[in-house]
Parts: sequence; structure tokens; C-alpha cells
Amino acid sequence: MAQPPPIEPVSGTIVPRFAGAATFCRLPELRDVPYCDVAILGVPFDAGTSYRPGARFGPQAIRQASRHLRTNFHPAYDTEPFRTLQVADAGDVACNPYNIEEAIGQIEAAAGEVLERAPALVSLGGDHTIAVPLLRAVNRVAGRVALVHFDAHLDTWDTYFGAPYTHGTPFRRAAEENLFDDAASMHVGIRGPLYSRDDLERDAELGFKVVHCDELQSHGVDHVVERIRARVGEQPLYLSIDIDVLDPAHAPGTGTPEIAGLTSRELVNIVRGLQGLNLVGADIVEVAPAYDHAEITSLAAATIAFEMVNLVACRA
Ligand SMILES: [Mn+2]
Repeated sequence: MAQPPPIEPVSGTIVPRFAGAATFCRLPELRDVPYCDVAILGVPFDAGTSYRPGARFGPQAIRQASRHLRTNFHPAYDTEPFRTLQVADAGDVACNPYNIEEAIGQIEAAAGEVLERAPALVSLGGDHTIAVPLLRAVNRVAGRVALVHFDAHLDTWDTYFGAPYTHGTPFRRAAEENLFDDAASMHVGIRGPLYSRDDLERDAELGFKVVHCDELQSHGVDHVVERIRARVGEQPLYLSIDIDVLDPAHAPGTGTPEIAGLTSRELVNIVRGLQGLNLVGADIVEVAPAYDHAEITSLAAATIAFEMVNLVACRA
């Protein structure tokens, strides 16, 4: 039996974009669709933050900002993503705000359930702690992924105040659990001072390559895109995007801002350069709306999440 066409969001030319469903891009909910190609999952967890808290309110802020997007046709990809793919909002993970380990289990289980229905998952954080359970869930269906991590910070520290699971440590835990292919993984956008002279060395021991922000400044977007594409190849790709990779002028609403970062145009253009790669999972994390102004940060995050859907649509 032929698959029915996707259930699309109501067009913004029929119902104004400020009205209608409160889901991501006003999409249908996962429970209301007969099948799903890409699921959007909110992960409102921020008990792993080391400085400003508040990313628990990220998913709803990103959904609210996503109303503004015109989603019928994307000229940069030549796609009609919600017409060629069934995309649906899977709601939020109910995670314990007082117990990090329990929350991690809940996130892993919820992401696993969604991945039983949808082959690709785009998660909205939440702080960066959530990357560990998300990578575990993606790993079970896609194997060891190529991990491309956009962030001002390495996020490969060992512990904070004795805690192993925090928003500064997810990729050390993920490396210990062998969740990504260390020969195909990299950080992009790293900058700023570090806790210790050894931080970069310890990070390199995990196999990561680093595109420092200065390299982007000196060599440009196309060069960075080439480096990523050469490293990832045809492997299943997981993109983890900490919104603080953007300069605070482009993303003030975040927990640990770091000046001299990417512009939103640079980030969007790098993502667009990844067309054709085999994206299986993504997260956009660290949007903390209490520090945002005029939805600058949440609109950037919503747009990036939509770009991710278009990357999947390119291969459909
Ligand atoms: Mn991070």
C-alpha cells in the first residue's frame, strides 16, 4: 500500500503564523501522524549548567520563535521539506529536574522510543548534558556516528565539582562509551580561555580535531565546510550545536556566552554546506530565554533546527 502524503502544517497564508498550534513550526504531533521521517523532541533539562541556568525553557522558546519561519519551500536546498517528509513534534521529555542521572535515563528512553518511529531525530535543549543520552539512543539505531560539535567550548572536561554528568563534560562521557567515531569527529567554533594549559591536549587524545574560531575568520566558511565534509564522508552524521557557538551579539540568550564567535550567517552557511551528508540526529542546546532579547537566540535556534530538517530532505 502506498504511503499517504505527509500531514503538513497549516500554511501561514491560511492561518496567520502567530496563531495555531504551539508545536515546532506548527507541525502535527507525533501521536497524530501514521508514520514519521523526522521527529522534533524537546528536552527541557538544565540541571547540568555551570553558570546561568534557564535552558529548561529553551524548547518552548524555540517552538514559539519557529512560528515565524516560512516552511513551504527552502531555496538554498531546493526542498519542500514538510511535503516530502513527514515531520512531527514529539513533545517534551519529562525529566527529573533534581536528579541528573535519572534525567539522563529518562532522556535516553524517550529518545529511543521516538527513534523506533522516526529514523531521524532533531532535539531541542536543554543544556549540553543531554547530548550523552541522545547519542546513546542514536547509537543504538545508527551505530557509531561522526560527531560534529559546534560550540565555543570543548565540553570534554572530566568532572565539575566531582559531578561526571554536566554540560561541560558530555563528550568525554560519550568518548568513554565509544558513542562516536573518533576518526570522523570534530569541534567547530572553539575559542576563549581555558581552565588549564592541558585542556586542548586532553581533548585531542579523544581523537577530536578542532576548527578554532580564528581559522574560520582567516580561511572562511567554504574552507570549514570542506574540512567537515572530508572528515565525515558518508558516515551517519550527528550534529550537536551549542547556540553559544554564535557570538553573544547573535545569541545573547545562553548560559555561558563567549565573545568573538560566529555570526548567525556563518553558522547557517556552514550548515547549508553540509547538503548531501547522511544526517541521522542533531541537537540544538543551551538556549536560555531569560537572557534573550527580541527572540534573537530562539529564532537562531529555530532556524538552525529547520535547516537540519532540510538537510534530511535533501537526501529524501
Ligand atoms: Mn556546550
